[in-house]
Amino acid sequence: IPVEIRGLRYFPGLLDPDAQQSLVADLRKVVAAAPLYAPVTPGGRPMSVRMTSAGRLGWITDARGYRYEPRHPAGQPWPAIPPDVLALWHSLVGLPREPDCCLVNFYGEGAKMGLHQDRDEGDFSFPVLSINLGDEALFRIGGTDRKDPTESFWLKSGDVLLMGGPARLAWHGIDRLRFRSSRLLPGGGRINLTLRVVADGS
Ligand code: MD3
Ligand code: FE
Repeated sequence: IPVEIRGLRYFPGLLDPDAQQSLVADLRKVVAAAPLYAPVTPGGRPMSVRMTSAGRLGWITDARGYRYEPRHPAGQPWPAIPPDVLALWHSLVGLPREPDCCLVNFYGEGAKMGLHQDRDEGDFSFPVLSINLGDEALFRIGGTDRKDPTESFWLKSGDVLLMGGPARLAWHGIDRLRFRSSRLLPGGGRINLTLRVVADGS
């Protein structure tokens, strides 16, 4: 039963602890094939989040800009999106289209993500699906204009968000983590998966 917040659909506690553990097991395999790396913004600032991707395309940032690429920075193609993750996409999105990218963000102690829009995709008609695992994080969402007022809430392990329609281009970010608030990941931290359609045929 989703809660509607600023046009996004919020499914608190959608994934039970067993489902969360099995996603973590899937992600260990993804990270073994495509290691988490420390991205740098086009302006040369290191991001506090570590990243990798699964799927046909992965999201990359480096000195050359933000973009989607078919290969990990080390050169290998991205691993496949785990079947359980695709099943969740299909059950919530209900459109005959697979996501091109599953971006994996890992937040260690002190990591955050500044307010931004997701607009590197060529097609905004499909929603973005976000899956939250591990430590609680303070999520902030505004409107489609940077100066629109924002509201914040804590995302917990097992929560899922679906951003479609006007919410697809909403400004959003992660202000902070409650490090070690969850026992899902042995060393603490938070994993966020975002599933996106990048563009038809691109
Ligand atoms: C609202 N990730 O990877 S997930 C990102 O928790 C990103 O790692 C955050 O923002 C994280 O781009 C937030 C929730 C989220 C993801 C995509 C959205 C909210 C969104 C796209 C449009 C609007
Ligand atoms: Fe984003």
